Amino acid sequence: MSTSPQASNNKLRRILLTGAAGGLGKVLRERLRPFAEILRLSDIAAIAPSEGAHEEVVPCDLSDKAAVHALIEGCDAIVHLGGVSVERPFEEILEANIKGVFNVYEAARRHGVKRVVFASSNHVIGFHKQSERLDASAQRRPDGYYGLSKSFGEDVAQFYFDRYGIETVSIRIGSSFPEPLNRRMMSTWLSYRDLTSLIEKSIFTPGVKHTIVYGMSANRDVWWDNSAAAPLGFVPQDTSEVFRDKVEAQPPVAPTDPNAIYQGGAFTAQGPFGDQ
Ligand code: NAI
Ligand code: 15L
Repeated sequence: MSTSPQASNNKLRRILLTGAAGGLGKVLRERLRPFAEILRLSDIAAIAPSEGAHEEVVPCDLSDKAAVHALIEGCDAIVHLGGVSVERPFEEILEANIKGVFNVYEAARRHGVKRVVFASSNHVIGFHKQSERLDASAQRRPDGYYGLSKSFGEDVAQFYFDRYGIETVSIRIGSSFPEPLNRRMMSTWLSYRDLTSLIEKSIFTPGVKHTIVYGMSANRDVWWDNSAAAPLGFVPQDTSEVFRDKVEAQPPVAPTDPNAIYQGGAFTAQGPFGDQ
């Protein structure tokens, strides 16, 4: 049986990182190292081999219930990044994201894991207009099957807290890349440094119950009131402003383009993908 996260020294015995072969997984593999004696790295895709005793590589398909239960045994906290990260046909989303997140929480319950950090997404609220300012309690308006799956994940997190006391911080990540790639991302950008800080605080802050926060840096023109992140002690250090000249050198976006209208940008116009 695993124990609750311990606040002392912000270090746990074993943290599981799903999605470890992905864009953010590779970044966090390095940056979460100080926070666990052992980082268990998992993905369905190939992961670079373990670099020492501080890492374990455990391949796993998140839709495989038995494999997920074996994966989670012995972990003290889970940073759940794994799954389909873009808009795709529903069947793909169903397997990786919907069955996947359920399997993760059910295994957490079975194996006594008491803390999860869930990589949710701004696409849970993607059909809100960019002219709106939302806090974490705003009505969800998912912008596709992917956004629906993240909305489901947030509900699973709430249910597993209410029923079993498993605490989660669901981070509605905006756009976490080395730099903002377009005008929309000037509002949604989350630097890797701020992402790491938010995940650290999400693992170690006691008593989070199920908290939903936005994952964004200290950008100038934001759409989200992130006051729900204050109790975590999250204070973003970076801002998209340093990239403004570069981004604004790009051709202008037509006012009718979803990237200029909706918070979810182009995701609001992707799919359907033929017969489902
Ligand atoms: P990514 O697509 O690079 O990484 C996701 C990883 O999940 C991949 O390595 C993939 O192989 C793995 N995966 C997919 N299906 C799987 C399955 N059935 N079993 C096990 N692993 C599976 O995405 P990225 O950018 O690293 O994002 C990480 C997480 O953060 C994702 O959950 C994504 O939805 C979320 N997120 C990311 C944002 C960003 O700006 N990078 C924004 C909002 C949310
Ligand atoms: C996401 O949820 C995606 O995973 C990521 O690839 C970006 O597209 C991001 O949202 C975004 O909205 O910019």
